[in-house]
Amino acid sequence: MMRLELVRGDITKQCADAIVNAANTSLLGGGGVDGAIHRAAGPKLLEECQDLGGCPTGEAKLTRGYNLPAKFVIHTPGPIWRGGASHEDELLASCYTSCLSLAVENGCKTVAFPSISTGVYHFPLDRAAAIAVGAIWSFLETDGTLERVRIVCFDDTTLAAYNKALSAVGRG
Ligand code: AR6
Repeated sequence: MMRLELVRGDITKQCADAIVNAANTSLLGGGGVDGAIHRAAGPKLLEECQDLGGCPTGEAKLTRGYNLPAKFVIHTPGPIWRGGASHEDELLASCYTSCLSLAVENGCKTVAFPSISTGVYHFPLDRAAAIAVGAIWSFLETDGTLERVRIVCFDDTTLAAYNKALSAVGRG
């Protein structure tokens, strides 16, 4: 059975042990999916984030989910696209791997990701989708505990890019 699935939807509505937030290094909120997660979780999420001291790009930190259906939020700042020669690819892969490691450490069986860095951070969509799918796929090959990893695409263009990336990796 395929443990990686793609859906079109809103990540704040996902029933999963953890949802991932495409944050910034301050972890103090923002627009896009970050703003939506903070609105849906309620103000206690920001209070917990204020005690975390930020997070470096490519790493991840975990909080509770408060009013969200998800038990945890895993916050990861993706790389800002600067043309591709500033370790953007490695940093983006590291976001996915760091989040999955933290999820496993915290006993999660199901994790939902947004498309990290492809909004205001302007990472090229097809390239980001290939990196995301590749990093998750590699992680799942070595992990036996995660039951389901879902990538939640907010629009059809994003879903199409991830579908293409998934069929490429699925073909090997
Ligand atoms: N559910 C799922 N995906 C969403 C949702 C949602 N509710 N809302 C937006 N998206 P972005 P980034 C998609 O800009 O590029 C914030 O201000 C969106 O369509 O949210 O990593 C942070 O604080 C896009 O496909 O994140 C940072 O400063 C994807 O989520 C900065 O933006 C990511 O877009 C991070 O930028």
